[in-house]
Amino acid sequence: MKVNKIIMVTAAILLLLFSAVLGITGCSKKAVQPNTDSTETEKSGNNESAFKIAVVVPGVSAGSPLYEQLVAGSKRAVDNFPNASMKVVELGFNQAEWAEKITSIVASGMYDTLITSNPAMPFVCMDIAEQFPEQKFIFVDAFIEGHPQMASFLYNQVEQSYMLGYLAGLITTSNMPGVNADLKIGIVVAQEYPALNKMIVPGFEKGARAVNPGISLDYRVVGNWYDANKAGELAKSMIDAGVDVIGVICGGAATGVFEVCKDENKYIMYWDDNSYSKAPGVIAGCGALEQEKLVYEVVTDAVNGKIEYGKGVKLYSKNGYIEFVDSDPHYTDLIPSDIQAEMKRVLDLIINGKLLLEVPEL
Ligand code: RBF
Repeated sequence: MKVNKIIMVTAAILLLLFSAVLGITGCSKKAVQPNTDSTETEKSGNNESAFKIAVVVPGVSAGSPLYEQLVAGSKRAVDNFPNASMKVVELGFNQAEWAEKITSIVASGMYDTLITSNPAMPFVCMDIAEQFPEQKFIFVDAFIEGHPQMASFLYNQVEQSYMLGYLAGLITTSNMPGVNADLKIGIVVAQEYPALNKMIVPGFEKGARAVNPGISLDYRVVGNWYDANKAGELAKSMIDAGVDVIGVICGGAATGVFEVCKDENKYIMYWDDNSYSKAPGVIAGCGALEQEKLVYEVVTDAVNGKIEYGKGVKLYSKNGYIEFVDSDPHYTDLIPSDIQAEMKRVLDLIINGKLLLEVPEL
């Protein structure tokens, strides 16, 4: 009897221990629960079992909408999970230091995945991935396919750029205030890279020339993403040469172009988000990429273990990730209604796939 009792008590203790262990493994590393009350959540940043993501900004966030959205989308996603946390690292403008800075983030071994944004980043991370074969990387606004540690999401920048080029063409051929008869548009870029040379500039030019094949493009390079004075000087010299609409792909340096175009009564085409209010009456057209939404979805998938590494995804306007912002009063008040109607006609053609703008090999 006594022996039986001892056996029963031992069995009960073992059962309790076993269910305790099951309980612990039930919330181990990847079993992350969505948080329904994100503002009140105590983040488990120091908890060994948490899902951790490094949000790497290749530059600085301020003044670069895609980077601001990268951080905002990641935060909104991570806030939904009580045992997920993120760390934002800004790499700064010295690109020669980027690989070293990313290496030290990865070498810490702390992050389940790293997310970053721009078309150069898969290549900046290639050697680092080889050195750390356990590390996973997610790239948005970039394309890489077939690498088992990497997932990527590329916007069709030909579509966004064609939309802005088409409006630039309609403006430079119009009689809007400040517009001359020269049929010249321009673009101020920070630096050259394949997505710029193969999608953005050709798309912009193609859009403008669809309005009038006689339109020419004045192309200038700042040399970095922050020098607003230099960007302003380039804009001034373009305007002196007859340009009346300028596209800006130069991050924070674009503010220099805003000032000059305001003084000279010229117009700006802006990529990436609704930025009309940054220079009302001067920024005449904004493209928009739904980067905040994309990053929110992708980081949510990463926490849930649903990212398909090795895959490269291409996003088109028909998927809802690329738009032209034509509902903002800054646009509808500034642009004559016949130009708005013509823009709408072409936007519909692109979104409905009747005007095909393919993504080239990068
Ligand atoms: N875009 C920005 O707005 N700010 C930046 O600091 C910035 N840095 C970039 C650095 C590199 C190496 C590359 C390839 C692109 C960079 N971009 C930056 C451009 C961005 O990824 C995108 O191409 C444009 O904003 C057009 O959507």
